Amino acid sequence: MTAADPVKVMKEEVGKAAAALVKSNSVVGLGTGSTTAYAIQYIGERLKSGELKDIVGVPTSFQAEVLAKQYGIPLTTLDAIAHIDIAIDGADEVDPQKNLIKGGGAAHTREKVVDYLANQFIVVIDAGKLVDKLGSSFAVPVEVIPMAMTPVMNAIKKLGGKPELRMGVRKAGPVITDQGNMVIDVRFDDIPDPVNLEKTLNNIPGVLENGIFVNCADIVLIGEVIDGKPSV
Ligand code: ABF
Repeated sequence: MTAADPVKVMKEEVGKAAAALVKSNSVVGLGTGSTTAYAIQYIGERLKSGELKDIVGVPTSFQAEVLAKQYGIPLTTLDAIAHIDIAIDGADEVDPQKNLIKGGGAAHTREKVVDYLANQFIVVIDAGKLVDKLGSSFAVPVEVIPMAMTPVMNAIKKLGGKPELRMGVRKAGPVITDQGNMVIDVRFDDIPDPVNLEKTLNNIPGVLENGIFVNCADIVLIGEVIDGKPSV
C-alpha cells in the first residue's frame, strides 16, 4: 500500500480546517483552486452528516459550482441573498499584510466580488504561497476584454510591467475566462504599493479585474509538510 502523499493530506487538512469554521444557517462563498476544493468537500460532508444545516453556497467559478453540486451544497446567486457570511478561497501569494495575488485559475474576477462581499474571508494556502512582497514569485493576472488587449498591454508596459497573454494548456489558444475574456499575466520587478497598483490596473480602459486582493483577508490558514508530516 503506497503512503499517502503528504502534500495532498496537508491540503485536505487545510480545507477541513476552513470547512470547520462554517456555521449552520449561513451563506458561504465557495472559492476556486485545489485547496478550496477540499473545503467544499468537507462542507458537503458536514452537511451530509447533519452536523451542518441550512447553508447555501455562492460559487466563484464553474469549477466551484461543479464541486458544490458534487458534494450536495445548495447554491444561490448574489441576487437572492442579502450578505455572505463567510468565504473560503485559495491564493497564489500572501504577503505579511495578508494582501494576496489570486487568479492562477483565471477566476479572480468572480472571486473578488464574493471574497470582498464576505463578512469573513478565509484564505487557504500551503506555506509555499507566503512571500515577503507580492509579485516575488507570481505574476499579477489581469482579465482584459479581447478588443482592448493591445492598448492594455501597452499601458501596462508604461507602468513597468511585463505582460504575457495566458495561453491554454496546449498553447493552442488563449485561456478564456467564465466571462468570455482573456487573461494577461504581468510580471513587475517590484510592487511597493499593492493598494495603489490594484487601483491603477483597474483604471486602465479594457481591464475588467486584476488579481491583487488588498485589505480583505481575515484569516489565512496555512498548511505545510514538516519532516514529511502535514500540519496546519
Ligand atoms: C484560486 O486559488 C486562485 O485565485 C488561485 O490561483 C488558486 C490557488 O489554488 P491552489 O489551492 O490550487 O493553489 O482561488
